[in-house]
Amino acid sequence: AKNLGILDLDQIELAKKLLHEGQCHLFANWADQGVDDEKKKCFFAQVSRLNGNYPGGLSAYIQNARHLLADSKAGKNPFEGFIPSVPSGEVLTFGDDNFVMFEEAGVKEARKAAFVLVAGGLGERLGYNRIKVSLPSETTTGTCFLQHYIESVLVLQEASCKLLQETFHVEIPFVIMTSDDTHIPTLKLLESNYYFGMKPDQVILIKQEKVACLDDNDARIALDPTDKYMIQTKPHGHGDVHSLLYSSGLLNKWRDAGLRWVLFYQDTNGLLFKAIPASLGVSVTKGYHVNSLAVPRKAKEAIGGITKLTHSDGRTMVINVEYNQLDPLLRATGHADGDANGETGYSPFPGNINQLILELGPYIEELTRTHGAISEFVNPKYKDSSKTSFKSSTRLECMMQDYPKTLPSTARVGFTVMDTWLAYAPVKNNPEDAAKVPKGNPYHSATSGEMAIYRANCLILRKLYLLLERSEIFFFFLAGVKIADPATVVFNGQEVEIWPRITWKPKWALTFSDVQKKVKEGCSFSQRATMVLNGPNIYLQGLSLDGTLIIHAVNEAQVQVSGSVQNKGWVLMPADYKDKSLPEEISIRGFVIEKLEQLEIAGRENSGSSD
Ligand code: UGB
Repeated sequence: AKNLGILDLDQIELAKKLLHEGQCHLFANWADQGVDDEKKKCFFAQVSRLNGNYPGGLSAYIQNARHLLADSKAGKNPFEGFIPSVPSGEVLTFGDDNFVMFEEAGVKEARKAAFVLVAGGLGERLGYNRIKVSLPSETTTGTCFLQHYIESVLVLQEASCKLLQETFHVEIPFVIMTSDDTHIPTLKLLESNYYFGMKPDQVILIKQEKVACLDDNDARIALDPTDKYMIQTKPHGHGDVHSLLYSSGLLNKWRDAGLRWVLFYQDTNGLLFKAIPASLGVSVTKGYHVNSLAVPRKAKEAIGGITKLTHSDGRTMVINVEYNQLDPLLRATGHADGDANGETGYSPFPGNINQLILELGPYIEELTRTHGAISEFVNPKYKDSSKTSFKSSTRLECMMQDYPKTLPSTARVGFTVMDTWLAYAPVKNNPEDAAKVPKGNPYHSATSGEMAIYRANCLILRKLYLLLERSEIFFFFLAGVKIADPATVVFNGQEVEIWPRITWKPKWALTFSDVQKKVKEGCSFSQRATMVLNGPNIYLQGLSLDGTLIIHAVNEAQVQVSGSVQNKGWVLMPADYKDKSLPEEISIRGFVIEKLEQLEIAGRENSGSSD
């Protein structure tokens, strides 16, 4: 009370609320009036922010926390009364007629979409010191994740208008959710790279705030151990994206501008855009309000499982069950083996890759009802089985994929399963942890993320080969593309396949049809091949590559490539992640590309073709 003189009326009200909610300890060690007054003002400024950023304010946060902590202590099953089963969804096979049809439908519809990247996570598991979106997705071109995402959206934007022969210009909104940990570096990365070719006002940054940490089961707010005038805070999770979009007013603006879809995705999946056109096509064709992208999942893999939950009272929902909850849920409902692989070698529950496509109209309706609040959870690390004290402070969290939990059962919630090689290769784990991943499960490291891009591109080209082989059986030896088999190598303790390092910019190809139009028969790539395709009008026919070939064909320049190219090429030399002399983005993948020799072709506009 003796400190009240330094507070304004709102702050006095807030102080009273905190005291009412059993938070007296926050003030227990405060200095006398007149001492540390500036620090005390800062404390209340922080309290005001925490109060304003949570639907219902700090009182609601503390009360919700008490309920969830009590449930956690009692070991209450969050799925009480629900029986899990394997849902049915759309399963796509890359390259078949159905896939191509969905891709075309998706590209057409892309001009009515907004893209939302959640990039507020620090990536503690990855242990990379910079923001994750600044990490190269592959080191052949050094393109970072953010650049790849932006370039892909720009190409979709152009392709969508072209396909509909519309001449007006559309700008697909590109939103990035940042946090205090990532906001400034994300902005700097954009600014120092001229927004990677996107108009600056097309990129919208929304920043999530952290929430207060809690010291015990009574939800007593934790103070920073080094500063008694500061509350300890931690991220609330990617679920914040819904309330932020709602409060930003963006959703209504998009609806008024005629948009129909919002696509959400994560920060480090270099394959993502290979799956987006077809999955958007599924949303359009099937009329899904919610479409989650999924891949076959290995049991115990650290990705959630898409599950149908049926309650004894008749309620049903198709929802992601997080990886740490799936096993106990299955065991509690009569599946003695819990989260186990089936006969196919995979879990019967498709793996959630946290890429969601929501239809804007129903999304706005739902958020108007909930104000974007997403069901929360708490995950305290208890000191012992009495569950009375924590090893370290905890906080409430929420996940963006829990959005369907509050939807009525009439909502059309579906999912689309694609091959992992095509759709999912995130970079989440540091080399040490990746090396400990059980054999057969994915590493999800910088090493595996890069190798997955080469593999996907090679498998896409091989698919051309298979198609031609089938349809032009008499030209078997001339047809399609021959890609050498991969070599198996160990980098940073992880056994990976190295395929020929074939990369292309989104403007060369985003869909399978794009690739089909630009690669003709008779091409072959040796295991030592590296190829970079940078430009929309590069055509390959009868190319035989054993070495490195870099082709730039900017704007309208056309390049036709054929014949044999052989040189010393670029070689992958092993590197150790503990080697501090190497840049971190290199050492975490366990190899350096040594550029010995290459052929570079730079096409000029109106220069015709070059062989
Ligand atoms: N993120 C934020 O923007 N804000 C936050 O507060 C936290 C994260 P993680 P996670 O695909 O493998 C998810 O940490 O949460 C961003 C799914 O829940 O990489 O452990 C962050 O920047 C899980 O079901 O993943 O697990 C990143 O872009 C499964 O799909 C994204 O949120 C798993 O991802 C994900 O954060 C997976």
